[in-house]
Amino acid sequence: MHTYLQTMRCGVLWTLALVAGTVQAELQVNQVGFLPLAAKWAAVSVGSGLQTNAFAVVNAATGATVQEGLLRPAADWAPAGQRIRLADFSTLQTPGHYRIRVAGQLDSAPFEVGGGAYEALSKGVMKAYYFARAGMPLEVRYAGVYARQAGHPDTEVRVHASAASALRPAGTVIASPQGWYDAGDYNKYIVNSGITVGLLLAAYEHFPQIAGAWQVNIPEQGNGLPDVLNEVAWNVDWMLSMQDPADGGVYHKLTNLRFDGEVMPDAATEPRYVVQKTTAATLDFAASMAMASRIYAQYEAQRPGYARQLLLAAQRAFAWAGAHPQVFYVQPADVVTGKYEDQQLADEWAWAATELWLTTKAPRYRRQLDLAGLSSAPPSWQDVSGMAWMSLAQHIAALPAADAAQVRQALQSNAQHYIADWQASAYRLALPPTAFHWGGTSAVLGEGMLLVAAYRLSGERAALDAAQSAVDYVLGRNPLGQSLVTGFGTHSPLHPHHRSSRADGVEAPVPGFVVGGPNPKQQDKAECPPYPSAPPALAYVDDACSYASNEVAINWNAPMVYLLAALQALTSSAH
Ligand code: G3I
Ligand code: 9MR
Repeated sequence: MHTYLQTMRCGVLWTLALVAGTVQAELQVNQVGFLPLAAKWAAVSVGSGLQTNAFAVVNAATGATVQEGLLRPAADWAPAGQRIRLADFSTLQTPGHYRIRVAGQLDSAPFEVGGGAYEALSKGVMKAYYFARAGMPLEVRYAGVYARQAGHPDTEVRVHASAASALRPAGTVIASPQGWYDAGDYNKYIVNSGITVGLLLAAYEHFPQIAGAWQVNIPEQGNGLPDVLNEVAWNVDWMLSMQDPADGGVYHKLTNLRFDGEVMPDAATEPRYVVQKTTAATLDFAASMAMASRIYAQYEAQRPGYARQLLLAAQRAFAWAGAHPQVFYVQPADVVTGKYEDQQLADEWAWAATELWLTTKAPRYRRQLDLAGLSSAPPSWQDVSGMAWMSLAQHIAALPAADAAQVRQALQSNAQHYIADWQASAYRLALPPTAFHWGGTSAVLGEGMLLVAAYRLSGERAALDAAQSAVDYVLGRNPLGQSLVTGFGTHSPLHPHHRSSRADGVEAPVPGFVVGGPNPKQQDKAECPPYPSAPPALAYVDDACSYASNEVAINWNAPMVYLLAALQALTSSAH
């Protein structure tokens, strides 16, 4: 509602700028805001008849000029086929609400500068996990207008033929309740849960003073655990039930045979199955449970025995994977839900060995950790190498000298490439090759997380500034001129591919969800009209049909949670 009203207030001018439902603003800026000491950039497209070299920062309410500056020279930005000029207003530090003004252009959307600029957003992207909870009703006092009935209790789930074992033949009924819905769909997938849990736990482990302080109004609040750990436990408890007690292997997913309709969770009553045990799921489980064990150990009094239970689960999973190193996911003929299939498991091995080593300090795990040749791509469900690098960097002081040197070298040389890209980019955006693939927002943010890891080791300011730019991109400094987080920013997604947003009867979408973002492959062609624009950075449509550009997903939110914690913890030295 908030977003909708703001859009309306901008009135006629914005209406003119609407092209088939996509806002094509000419002056783009992070529409939420900046911490006072952050780097601050806006972008203006030259193609729109720009005839001035000057820009101004104006008070958002009064229009009074508070600062003036010169636009940087024009440069080409291939992903949108545009020529861009940049405004650097990093020296603006006085708290307030502002817009960027360039003669002859629409003013930018308003944004805040202030120490609290990310407070509501941080809590919002964290609260999204509560809204994604399976198996519990969302009560009005926690969920407001997004209150809903419980759905998918998963107390009676069948073992699919692909997952049958001697003690659990096909059709055996097991209980596997709780957890988060993966995305726009109502299914639960271990591979994607593993990286998501890992990133949320990392936000807390790396920046406890920020992430540990978020109070997001969830039922467990006040029980002695930080809310972030309460929320993560909701999913971790589900994950534990996905481990076959007989052998330690972990089911790949818990899903329907086919996707639910566009209905609320309580109206979705298709039978549910656990499907096939796989090496990838079992390793992601081992990694995230080992990490959880280390972190929940600080809360032994509140969750007695939990840390030990998690560690045993992780160790049993790792042992299963050792005995079954190449069991890849094969979608059974009668199942059509998400695959999360992956045949390159070096990264999953590395992440699991890393977390087990850091948690137990047992040399046998170090011996199974092969750092040489490990990718340094942004963390994704498919490539979790970056999860290992991030955890190793966090614990660098405890590593043997040679390992510490290798971690430092990998992260810093990686960051040098990103920083060079960022400086050379007409848009001041360091974009990974996967930026405009399905879920690309999470890849951009993922690169931001690796920049943060490098910054924490080197103190090189450009690394932090480039990470800020990743957040700026998702919050509106992009050629779509829109925030890619529901409910935040003047122009944000109003029609995400998200079943409960669609079916709940509330006009505004459930807030706090990062959408997948521009994706020229348009794998949803069969269900959607062609997107309004073809260039990669513009290949997006704010339409609920668009699962390839406008779906939400737990693994896309988590890097945003992490980066917002990081920026708030780290943006303190003068620019
Ligand atoms: O692995 C190849 C890579 O080798 C190649 O270079 C690249 C070039 O396009 O493609 C890579 O594969 C992509 C793959 O994701 C890995 O990133 C596919 O093109 C792409 O179609 C695939 O998209 C995945 C999508 O499911 C379809 O499988 C998304 O990453 C993944 O986030 C998404 O996940 C879905 C779940 O299945 C169901 N629940 C919703 C969720 C979000 O949309
Ligand atoms: O809703 C589904 C989404 O979560 C997936 O990412 C996507 C691709 O697997 O599939 C969506 O479901 C669609 C299905 O694939 C085809 N029929 C329409 C469904 C969307 O309403």
